Amino acid sequence: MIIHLRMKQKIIIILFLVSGFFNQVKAQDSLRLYLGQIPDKYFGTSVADASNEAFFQTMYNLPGRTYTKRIIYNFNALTAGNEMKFYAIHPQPDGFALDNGDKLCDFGEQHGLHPRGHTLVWHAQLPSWLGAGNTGYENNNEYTRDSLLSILKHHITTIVSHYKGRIKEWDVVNEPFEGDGSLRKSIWQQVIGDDYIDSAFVWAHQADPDATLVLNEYGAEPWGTSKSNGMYNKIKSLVENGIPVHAAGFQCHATLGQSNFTMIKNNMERYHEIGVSCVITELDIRIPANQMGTQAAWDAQASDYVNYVKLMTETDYCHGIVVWGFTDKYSWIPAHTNYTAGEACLFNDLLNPKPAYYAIENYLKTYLGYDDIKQELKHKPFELITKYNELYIHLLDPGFKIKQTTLYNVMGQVVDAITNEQIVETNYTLNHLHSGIYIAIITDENNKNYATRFFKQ
Ligand code: 9MR
Repeated sequence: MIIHLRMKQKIIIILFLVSGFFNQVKAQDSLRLYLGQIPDKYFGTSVADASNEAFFQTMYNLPGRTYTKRIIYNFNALTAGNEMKFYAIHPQPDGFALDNGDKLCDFGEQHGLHPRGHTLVWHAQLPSWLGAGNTGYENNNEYTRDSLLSILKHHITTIVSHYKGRIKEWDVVNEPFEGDGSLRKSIWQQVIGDDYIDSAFVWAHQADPDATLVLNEYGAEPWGTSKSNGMYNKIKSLVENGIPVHAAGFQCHATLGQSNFTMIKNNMERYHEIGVSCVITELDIRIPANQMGTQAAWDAQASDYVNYVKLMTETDYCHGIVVWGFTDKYSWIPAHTNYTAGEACLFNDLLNPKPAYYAIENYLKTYLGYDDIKQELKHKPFELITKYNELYIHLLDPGFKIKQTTLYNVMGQVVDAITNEQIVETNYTLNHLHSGIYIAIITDENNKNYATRFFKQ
């Protein structure tokens, strides 16, 4: 009797484990799997504030946590929500707090995510010692142009040098424009003058000549508005004066259905013409409260998200996208809008993917030709056979010529490149790979790619 009970328990446990295993496999949707195959473009997320658990889950690298897993499986770039801003990273005149930024880099390096630096010069979130007041406009310490320039130089040089080679892209100046396109009257602009921007870029470049330097702004995304013209004209004049500004950052804090993608693309195009790249730095798409919780709103949001991704994948103008938080759970939008809007992210507040997530995934599959691949496989020029620990290709069409087989992990990273002789009708051992899901991309003699997924036990 006791033995039977134990056996029953065992069976239940085994069933539980097996179902858990399948659930896990199903749950391993991964945008990174697809995005990792688009060269020189990144798809990132900001991680939530130091004041809440999420940032620490990431920084203390708890990969078992859902929050951390979502990051690792879906993104390949990372921005700190607040931790590298002036007040956080330079809390005393001579005191820097670089620990959180270091942790961001460690986490990124361990999981193959590229950390972005946000942000060196801004009118907001300044430390109280600077004396810029609550607005960031005041000069309570009566700085002169020279004394404030020297503070700014010390700030930029210390931080960019510290992260040299680890942080490859910086939002050097953040939100320097007013709505009418003139320069915002921050402490920097008022005390130093308009050329604080020039100096900031020059010092950042001197500290790390290989870093990509971004001028970042919100509400200046579509071509032709006063603000977008002001930003474009400023960047153009910086470029003409030899100032090292490499990209225009479009924050893209959008409202459902309000993005004019043609005009955003036109704006990106004019930057491209002057040799400046664009990057979407803080994407989220808020849903007005009266439409929240409806399928229609989620579907419309999905279509907006895909259109933003297309600005990156289908042009040469845009080299990356960062979403401003990936889960509604920690999004800044509800509090910021006094709860008149929300649900702005790709995952809901239970950290589950929303229609926008699946829409991006499906779009990327089509974009990368996965649909064609399915079609191709109907013709079956080959079969990829996986055994317990081995892989081989059996040719169904003997005339089919394979040039190379490349194995990717779910993060889209290449884990192996195999020659024809090693795998066609020859068992190729997979001992060197961890257990998990992989994609084999088989390239034929005409450089056509065929993808197939397999599981290594
Ligand atoms: O996400 C940040 C939020 O936690 C802060 O309270 C807020 C303070 O201004 O800054 C948020 O991030 C901003 C970013 O640094 C610059 N662009 C606008 C973002 C949303 O406010």
